[in-house]
Amino acid sequence: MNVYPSSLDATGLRFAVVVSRFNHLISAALLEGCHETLLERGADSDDVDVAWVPGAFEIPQAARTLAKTGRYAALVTLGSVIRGGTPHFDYVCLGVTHGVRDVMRETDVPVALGVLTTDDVGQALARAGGAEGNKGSEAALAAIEMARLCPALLQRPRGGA
Ligand code: INI
Repeated sequence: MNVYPSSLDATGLRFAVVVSRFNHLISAALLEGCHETLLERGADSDDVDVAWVPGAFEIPQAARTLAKTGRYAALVTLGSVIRGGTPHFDYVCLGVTHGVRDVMRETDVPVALGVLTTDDVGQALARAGGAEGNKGSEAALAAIEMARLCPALLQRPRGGA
C-alpha cells in the first residue's frame, strides 16, 4: 500500500483568507482562530493576506480572483449565515457553498469552507471560539493539509513497507 504524505506544517506557505463582514463579531472570532492556527503551524503572519467582503454571498467572487493570482497555496473562507424568517438564508448558503466548490474546480487551489450556517446566533457563537471550538481554526487546518497534499498527489507516492 502506498499512502500520499500528509502534513499540517504551514512553514513557508502563503494563504489568503476571505472573510465576510456580516455578523462581524462572529467573523472576527473565526478570523482570530484561523490566524492563530496558521501561525501555530508555522506560517508567517506576513504570508497571510486577508480580504474582507460585505457578506457570505460575496465570498466566492473574491476567492476566485485571489485563487487565480497563483500567489496562494490555499485559501480559507470565513463568515456566518444565520437563519432568519425567509428563504434568503438558503440562497446565501447555496451561493457560498457552491461558489467555493466552483472556485476549487476552476482553479485547483484548495479553499477551506469556514462559513457557519446556523439556526441562531447562539449556535454561531458556540462555533466561533465557544463550547464547540473555533471553526476558523479547523478551516485553517484543512487549508494547510490540502495545501500540502495537492502538490504531492501530482507525484507517485513513495513505496510503503
Ligand atoms: N450574509 C451573511 O454573511 N450572513 C447572513 O446571515 C446574511 N443574511 O442573513 O442575510 C447575509 N446576507 C447578505 C448577503 O451575503 C449579501 O451580502 C447580500 O445579499 C448582498 O449581495
